[in-house]
Amino acid sequence: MVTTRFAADDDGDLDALYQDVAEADLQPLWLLKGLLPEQPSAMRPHVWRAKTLRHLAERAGDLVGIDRGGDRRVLGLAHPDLGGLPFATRTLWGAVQYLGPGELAPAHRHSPSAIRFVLEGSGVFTLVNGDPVRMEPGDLVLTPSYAWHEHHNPGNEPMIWFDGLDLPLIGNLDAVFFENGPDELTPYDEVPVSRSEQLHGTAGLRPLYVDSSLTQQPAEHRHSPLMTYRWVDTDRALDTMLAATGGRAAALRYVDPLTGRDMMPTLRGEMHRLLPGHRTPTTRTVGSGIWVVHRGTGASVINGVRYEWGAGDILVAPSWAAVDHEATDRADLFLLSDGPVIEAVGLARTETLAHPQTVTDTVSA
Ligand code: GTQ
Ligand code: FE2
Repeated sequence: MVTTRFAADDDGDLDALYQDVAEADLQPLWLLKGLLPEQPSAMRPHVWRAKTLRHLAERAGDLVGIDRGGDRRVLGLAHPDLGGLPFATRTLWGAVQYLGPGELAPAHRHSPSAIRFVLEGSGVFTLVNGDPVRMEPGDLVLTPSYAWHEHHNPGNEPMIWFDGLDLPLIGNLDAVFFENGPDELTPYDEVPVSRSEQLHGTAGLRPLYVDSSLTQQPAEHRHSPLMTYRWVDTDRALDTMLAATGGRAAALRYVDPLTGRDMMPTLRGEMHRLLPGHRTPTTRTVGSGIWVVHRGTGASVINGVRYEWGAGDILVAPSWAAVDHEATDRADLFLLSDGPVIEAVGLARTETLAHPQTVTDTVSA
């Protein structure tokens, strides 16, 4: 072992050094604790309740208009361990967005990538680069990096949906760009099926051309050409998998149908179904995730704390946290994570623990 002997500091030399170091915009590594922790993460899990989210979103709907500038009526999940930052984890923005009947959230685009997962309501259209994507509960809608997007509610009921973005990650990379669209409304047809679904919505069949135009994206494309994954399809696929195998739990990942890779380069989406009474093995994985309860009731144990949940509740699982889920009723859990980023930089690591977690605390629904 190498040791270094320091002179005793009786004359204040050391104090003066630290002061001069600070004034020179430097910091001594030997005083920095926690810079290289043994493992992730200093963050605790956290839960936001459906009732609270819906109630506050509705109140915002009554009191706050959507104007150019504000642009979106969105309540961002601010994890209490992030010092007041409006982020769910260090890489993920999570939020609920509320759009009342007849309302419009105008067009813009940005370098961060986003997904919407519909919680309640019906009949909203998100135009993705002008393509009208109809939204219903359980549907997943993508707005990839730099895609123009605007949200229209031509119907007569409000809609509330979960927004997930890679905004904290892209912000820390100092790679955020933003641009407002034109003030005029984009005309669109209220069609049930978007162009992206018409071209790319049949699994296993890759479109080659229509007349003389290639329908394929250029080889360097980085995101799925399919802008929505329908709940009817997800639901049926999970049902079929479970019925065919007699399994008690099954999950699907939303992928680019052309490549089989994650739907977007920074964001992973999955749907997990658990049959009543089933408890999953405990795993931990590098990277953070946001779990949105789509349907059912149950509980998740995260780092020994048992969080009971029901439809619309949202939980954060920090990086490397031990996680298992248990369903009371049949439960469907949507997961958004930064998995593709962790994998792209070669840091992926997942382990399954040999024993169920000991529960040290319970947070009731
Ligand atoms: O709907 O375009 O939650 O740009 C955060 C940023 C939603 C959106 C958010 C956004 C949007
Ligand atoms: Fe946006």
